[in-house]
Amino acid sequence: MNVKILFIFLIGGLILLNEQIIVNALPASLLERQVDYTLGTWNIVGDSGVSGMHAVLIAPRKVIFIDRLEQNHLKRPDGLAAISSEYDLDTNQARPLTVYTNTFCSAGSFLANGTLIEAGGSGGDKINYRDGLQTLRIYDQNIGDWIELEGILPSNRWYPTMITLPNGNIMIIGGSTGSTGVNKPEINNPTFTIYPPPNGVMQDYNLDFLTTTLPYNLYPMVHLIPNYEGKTLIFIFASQQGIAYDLGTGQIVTTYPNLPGGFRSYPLTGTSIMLPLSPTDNYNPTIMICGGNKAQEITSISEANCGRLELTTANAAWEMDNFGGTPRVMPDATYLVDGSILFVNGGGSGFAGLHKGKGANSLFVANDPVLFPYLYDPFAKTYKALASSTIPRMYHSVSTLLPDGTVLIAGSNPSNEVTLDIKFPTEYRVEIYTPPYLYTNTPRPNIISLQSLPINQQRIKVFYDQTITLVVQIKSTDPSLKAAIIHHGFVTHSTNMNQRYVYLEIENFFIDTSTADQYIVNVKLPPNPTIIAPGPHYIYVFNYDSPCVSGVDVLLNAQ
Ligand SMILES: *[C@@H]1O[C@H](CO)[C@@H](O)[C@H](O)[C@H]1NC(C)=O
Ligand SMILES: [Cu+2]
Repeated sequence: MNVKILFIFLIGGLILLNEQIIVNALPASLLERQVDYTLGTWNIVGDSGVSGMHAVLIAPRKVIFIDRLEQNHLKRPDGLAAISSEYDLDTNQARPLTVYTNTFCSAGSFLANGTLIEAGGSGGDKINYRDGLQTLRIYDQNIGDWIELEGILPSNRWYPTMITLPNGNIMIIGGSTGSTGVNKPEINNPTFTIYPPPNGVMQDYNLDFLTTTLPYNLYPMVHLIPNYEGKTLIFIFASQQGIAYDLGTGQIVTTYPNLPGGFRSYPLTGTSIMLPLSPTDNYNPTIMICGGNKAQEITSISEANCGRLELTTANAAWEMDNFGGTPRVMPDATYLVDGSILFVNGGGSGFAGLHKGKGANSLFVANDPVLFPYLYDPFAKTYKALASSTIPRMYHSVSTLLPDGTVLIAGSNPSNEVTLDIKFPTEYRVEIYTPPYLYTNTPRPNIISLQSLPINQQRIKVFYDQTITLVVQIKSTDPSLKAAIIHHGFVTHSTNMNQRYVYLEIENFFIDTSTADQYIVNVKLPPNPTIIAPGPHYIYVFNYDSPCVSGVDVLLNAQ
């Protein structure tokens, strides 16, 4: 980039800063380097205290990290190493949380009342920390800490997936009964359980699909399928196979064609994402599954392909692409506010797992970190390579959208104990990736209120099929507004549980004659809980592709 263009970017940046629009002041180091803002920027902002194996947005400016039992440097008041922390996005400080059971490779999901539930894990150390395999953890928002219910799960679950059902209960699916490099029949857990239990007693139910998909079926990919019949239809995918499962009848209603290419589940880890759903085509669901590997071999090049499949179209076939042209195992897929998708993290070869041996002789089972994300446009089906990070994010990395439109990236820990002086160390650095859409000159909307309530003071209750009124400030006489509701999900191991994006119909919007640069925007919420499950979500407005200053923290529920 020549100096003149750089100058224009600087001026653009200053104008944005004047309007208090950009989230972070541009650091001097970025201004000195000739940064191409059309590719976005990376900033290392803080230390997660515990390694970011699992991450979940718990409030507009707070993320909870969950690691596993290891000697993290963040200590709790009792002097023990923390294995979970609450990260404040304003101060960039991590606060230790209290977890006494091992959360190694567990899962999470929100109840309809907005409470975060976490479950499963691995064995304790028989001294200070206890077994987490049958533990269910509740994050108590009032005390700001975890409550652990040990022995609640009827069976051991390591590497399960959790989703919130349309009725607000949580389904905990699959996993194995102990940690392993790859699943096997002796430790497979081909069942699911429901919390809170419908008949008062926690119980496991068979799911034979998790037997037929051995050995690559840990952290199964699970997504709700929208429908208008009030059915609880669930897309479940593992290895190369996918089904639609009717939870009401316990029957498989559709067996989809196998996804061409390699395997997609741990340790040949790929990722899955439901493409943004829209009222304009009655929420026609398309799943996209990307990356993975063909063989559990260190030298095996990762898969450079994705498949897209329309789940409710009769005889639908997988539509394949080249994943932007870059092989990637352990990718993360994260929605941006404008409905585009960021594919980030992972490696160009190998598979998920801990390294073998110690120190300089460590043999890493995944290599060739892919340092740049792709921006995927689900409509145009195009990939754009973005700016690179400097930090490899290999096994046990995470990515999550933040309400200000940026993306938090953390984790990477392919060691079985905290190890810093090694090729891929236990990583504590938290990065914020600021996508190109925050560096345009397109005016950024600022949502002031929802149903006359100021936003993000407390979670605002909204209902299915409701029309809500937003007051939006924007310095534009001709805005092109769109709206969406996003569930940011609980992310671990390239699996973002419940992540969901639904466009909202804008019924109308008009100038607020009482205040300059202000609009009244009436937005219709989705008609039923199969389209997006009840729970805590964020409502966004964007102008062209320029996201609002912050999404609105809402609790969507039945009336
Ligand atoms: C939500 O429900 C769970 C389980 O019934 C309960 O433990 C939790 O306290 C509830 N949360 C709120 C905010 O009511
Ligand atoms: Cu793991």
